[in-house]
Amino acid sequence: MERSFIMIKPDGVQRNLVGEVIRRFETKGFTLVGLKLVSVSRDLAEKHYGVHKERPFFGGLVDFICSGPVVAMVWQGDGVVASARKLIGATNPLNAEPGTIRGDFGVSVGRNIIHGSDAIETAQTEIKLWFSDSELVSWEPCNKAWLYE
Ligand code: ABT
Ligand code: MG
Repeated sequence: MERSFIMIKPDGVQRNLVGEVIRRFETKGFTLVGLKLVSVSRDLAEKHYGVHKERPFFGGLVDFICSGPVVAMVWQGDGVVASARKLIGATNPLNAEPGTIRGDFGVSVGRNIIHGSDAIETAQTEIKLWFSDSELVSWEPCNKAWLYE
């Protein structure tokens, strides 16, 4: 089944939004298959945001991701990659719709609380970057018959 890499950034952890974010993914109906608190190395942050290497905000972005613990997660479910991006909202929290995580909890693009993979292929790459196979758990939620026809 489809999986997405979701990360609560240092600002989300510091602002005590870990439970709130997890609750939104759980109640939506997605399944948690990987979870850990990580103190991110520069090397990992630079790899994760490698597509932005040439952008002016790259250095500040890497500093920010390394500035405190993050919660790295893998969530599973039909269409989870695109749906997670909708739950998360627009990159700039000021443009994010109310009801989305960024729309409800943020005001600035450099402090936008949470990351979600932007495509299925990106998700696969990011999951490999952040998790070893043994850290991911395949399990069958008991409410599956009530979430899927
Ligand atoms: P991520 O989920 O963090 O990847 O954000 P998203 O995919 O919504 O947006 P992108 B474009 O990938 O932004 C990555 C991080 O870079 C920050 N950023 C982005 C800026 O600070 N200035 C900019 O002009 C742009 C385009 C926002 C994202 N993360 N943070 N923190
Ligand atoms: Mg992105």
